[in-house]
Amino acid sequence: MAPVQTMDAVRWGWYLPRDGALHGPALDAHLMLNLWIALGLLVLAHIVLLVGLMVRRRRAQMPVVVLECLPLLVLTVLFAWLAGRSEHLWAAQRYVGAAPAAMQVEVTGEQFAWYFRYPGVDAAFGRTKLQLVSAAEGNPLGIDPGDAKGKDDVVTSQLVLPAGREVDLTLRALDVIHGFSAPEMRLKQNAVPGQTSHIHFTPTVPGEYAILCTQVCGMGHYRMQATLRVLPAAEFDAWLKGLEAAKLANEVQR
Ligand SMILES: [Cu+2]
Repeated sequence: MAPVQTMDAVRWGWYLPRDGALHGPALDAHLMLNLWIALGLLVLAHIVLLVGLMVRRRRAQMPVVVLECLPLLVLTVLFAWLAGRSEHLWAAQRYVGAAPAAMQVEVTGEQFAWYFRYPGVDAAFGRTKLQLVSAAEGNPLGIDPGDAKGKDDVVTSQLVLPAGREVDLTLRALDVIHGFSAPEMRLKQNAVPGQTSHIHFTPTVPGEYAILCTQVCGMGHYRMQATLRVLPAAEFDAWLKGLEAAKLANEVQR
């Protein structure tokens, strides 16, 4: 379990949204490193220009390797190192799999809403069928009633997660490409029709955060938003158990 923080303990600057995920500080530090290097290069370029203007008469006598090859080599190595570092941070949420104990949640984008599915007490998602998709009939994801694994699946319009526990999100889309984005969790990943994508993270700070769509997915794109609620573990357990019990009671009545 990752340490749970309070909002008061979280520091954030004016330039970035507050940071509520375990991997966030490393990404923010990398961003700041990029900005400081860019600032350093800007200052250096001006110094080189100024010195070049002042000693321009002697410049032609300087070896080409000093004037052009050396800066090019230094910049190539620097940018390759930065690219490798950022790729490593990016892949940590995607290509490196989540821990086996991570909580599974499925996120589905549809014009113009997000749906979140929890696998229920059996910890397994039920089968879905596209022809069964019907938000009007209370089955926006097309969960197949013939699959026992889907009986206890819970679908919500709000993503609720426990603080301090790793979460593995499976992203799907029903129609067009949507962009799942939770800025305070430093998450952004496309949801693509016909594909499943994974992204995992650990929310650490209880609170309410925005979920946005970052792909222009149609006329209603601007209102494709949802809320992420991060709760202390005990509160989350009570919330999920309440939903699962209601779902199972509903199934028994049918
Ligand atoms: Cu969208």
